[in-house]
Amino acid sequence: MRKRDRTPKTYARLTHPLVRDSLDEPFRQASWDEALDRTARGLTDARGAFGMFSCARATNETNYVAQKFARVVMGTNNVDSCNRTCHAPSVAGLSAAFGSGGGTSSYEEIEHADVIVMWGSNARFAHPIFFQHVLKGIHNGGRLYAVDPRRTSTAEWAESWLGLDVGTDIPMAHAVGREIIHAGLANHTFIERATSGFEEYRALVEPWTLSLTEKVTGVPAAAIRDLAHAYARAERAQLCWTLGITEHHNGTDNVRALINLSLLTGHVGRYGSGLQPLRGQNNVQGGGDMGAIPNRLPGFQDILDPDTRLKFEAAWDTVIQPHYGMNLTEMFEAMEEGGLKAVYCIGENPAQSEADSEQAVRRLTSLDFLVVQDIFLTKTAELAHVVLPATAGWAETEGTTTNSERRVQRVRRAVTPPGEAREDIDILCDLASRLGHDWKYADAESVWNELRSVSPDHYGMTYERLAEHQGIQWPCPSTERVESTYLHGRLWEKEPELRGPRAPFGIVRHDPPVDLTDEDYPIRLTTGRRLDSYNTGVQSGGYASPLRRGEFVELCPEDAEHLGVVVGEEVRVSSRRGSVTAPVWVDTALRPGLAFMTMHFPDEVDTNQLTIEANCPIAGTAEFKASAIRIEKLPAPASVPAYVPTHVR
Ligand SMILES: Nc1nc2c(c(=O)[nH]1)N[C@H]1C(S)=C(S)[C@@H](COP(=O)(O)OP(=O)(O)OC[C@H]3O[C@@H](n4cnc5c(=O)[nH]c(N)nc54)[C@H](O)[C@@H]3O)O[C@H]1N2
Ligand SMILES: Nc1nc2c(c(=O)[nH]1)N[C@H]1C(S)=C(S)[C@@H](COP(=O)(O)OP(=O)(O)OC[C@H]3O[C@@H](n4cnc5c(=O)[nH]c(N)nc54)[C@H](O)[C@@H]3O)O[C@H]1N2
Ligand SMILES: [Mo]
Repeated sequence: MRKRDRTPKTYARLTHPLVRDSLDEPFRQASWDEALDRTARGLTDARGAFGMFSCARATNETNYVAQKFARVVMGTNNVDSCNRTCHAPSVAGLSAAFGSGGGTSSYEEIEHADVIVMWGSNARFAHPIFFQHVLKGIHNGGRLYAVDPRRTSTAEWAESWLGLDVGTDIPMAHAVGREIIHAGLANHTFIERATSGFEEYRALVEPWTLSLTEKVTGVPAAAIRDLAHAYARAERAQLCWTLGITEHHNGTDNVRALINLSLLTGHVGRYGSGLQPLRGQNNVQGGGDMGAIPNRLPGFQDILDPDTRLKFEAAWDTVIQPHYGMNLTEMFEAMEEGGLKAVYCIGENPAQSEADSEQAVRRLTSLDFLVVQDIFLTKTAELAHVVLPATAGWAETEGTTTNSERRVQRVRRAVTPPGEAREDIDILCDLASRLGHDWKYADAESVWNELRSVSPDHYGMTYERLAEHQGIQWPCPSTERVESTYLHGRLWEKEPELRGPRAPFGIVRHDPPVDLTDEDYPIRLTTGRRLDSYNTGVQSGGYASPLRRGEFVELCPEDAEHLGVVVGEEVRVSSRRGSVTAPVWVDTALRPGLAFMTMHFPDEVDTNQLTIEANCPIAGTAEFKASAIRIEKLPAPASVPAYVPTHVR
């Protein structure tokens, strides 16, 4: 049997700036002055064709300064982050329904819910802290439902697992909605008072009978019916989702289909009932709130609104472009077409995290100038002209971050940064001053106070109060009070003027994955996470431990038998975009025709060579969750014992 080199790749912590004149040359260590001068020149040359990738792990203060750098110094709204590969459809879907993109509930509420639905979310692995609240909820009598093609660790805790086929969430949601309507369980008082478009929705879901949906999703009709009745009858119900819903070419439609269920039953805007898109990176919620997205200014304020622009123009003494910038996906496309010539990449590793990574690398290397500011020498940094060593947002920096229940919390410097590493904000301000903008921030708190002065939702959160309350959730417009823990209570007001705009049902239709399975590519590959590793592995990949499994292509026992492969055997995995080799893992969590791989070990197995860049037209998120693949046995092995890893699913 073939063996693979399993020496874990260790990323070097960056301690000094690195520069080079062209990509053919090796890096050389440089002084901060030289590196920043070189960066300032590179950015000046690319004015008008510049993009900023901002870091969803760094603090709010860093993200605020990064987007201000893009807008004020470079005069563009081209600023975005990994939210685009992740939860952008949740933000788009929630904004369309309720006018703001945040999750509606607090973690605590999950402990008091009668029904908890985890839809396309493996929180046991990916949100272990949140999952503690789920476990308390179960302990308190809450019933957990898991809707996931794999029988995940999360599903193992559930009363019912609905193992649907990848990409059939809209039929499933519509069937649940139809069943609720037919069983007379819809909340018509709420529907009439707070929503719009119900009749159209009723007609939309009518064809999705339980028996048709069983055929399309593979889930027994009785299980769908049970979920519908439990959700609608619950006094308090939480609907949680993550990437199983969003990372599809129609991710925003998927999100709308789930939101519809809350509108149908009134499970939103009340204590204990709500919608929770559990965000990915520790500060991806905050990055967006700080304006590090192409369509919003800090405080989630719309760039297209003239009064908002005027306010920021006065505060920043600048002119804000009156249109949306390019999102991450559009920036990558623009690299190819020459519309983007320089990128300032802060704490993102797109060379390995973008779908169809070969294409992503080709695009990044076509830039005139790439500067990467990170804490490690990543694969993306290896493609840069200048690399700037930053401090880690969570342990070496003062500031704040915002979690998925919209709670802003303080982070503090506990560790001295290595070598000449500098804080992200310092680096940005030093560069801004080289480009003619003198921002005098004494410290992170002065950045925060500037943000407070322009964002009403954050105004009431002084550093002092954040410490006093152990974090505060937005909206927090007053320094006197802390607001309700959940959003959209207005929808329940009796007076129309207090109730505000109605929440529209989303009229969305089933649209199967773009990458179709056929004779040549008969297996559906979905990709995701494991408990023991983090994203592209930069921050978690380098450890050598018996627990470290490395990459596998996971199959169900029937498929492994059919292919004649055993655990540990190296096989070729090919999609219409690329081909990799990986060892096999056999797992009963999978179903026939479904394979699973992670994104955690791209230096061993570059899973994203297989994935497809089929993007949601509304949110720009790629269909990481659905590729078509073929698995081939490699030529007969010499007799080497199979590598049998510790089993951690
Ligand atoms: N340990 C660990 N924790 C992490 C991370 C990490 O890398 N490691 N990353 C963080 C980040 S950035 C994020 S965004 C979150 C992501 O957190 P999750 O979204 O929970 O993680 P994933 O494993 O990517 O995907 C979730 C589930 O979607 C299912 N799925 C696939 N296709 C479909 C489908 O068509 N329909 C449905 N209903 N489900 C489907 C998969 O089987 C998988 O179990 O995790 C965060 N937390
Ligand atoms: N196949 C597949 N691909 C996927 C996904 C999937 O489910 N399947 N999921 C997608 C998702 S949800 C996401 S979020 C992306 C993640 O994609 P990325 O964000 O590109 O990947 P990470 O590995 O999280 O990279 C984070 C980088 O930030 C650096 N960093 C950490 N803290 C700081 C700091 O304070 N300052 C600075 N300057 N740098 C810092 C780290 O060293 C690391 O290099 O991947 C996407 N790609
Ligand atoms: Mo993410």
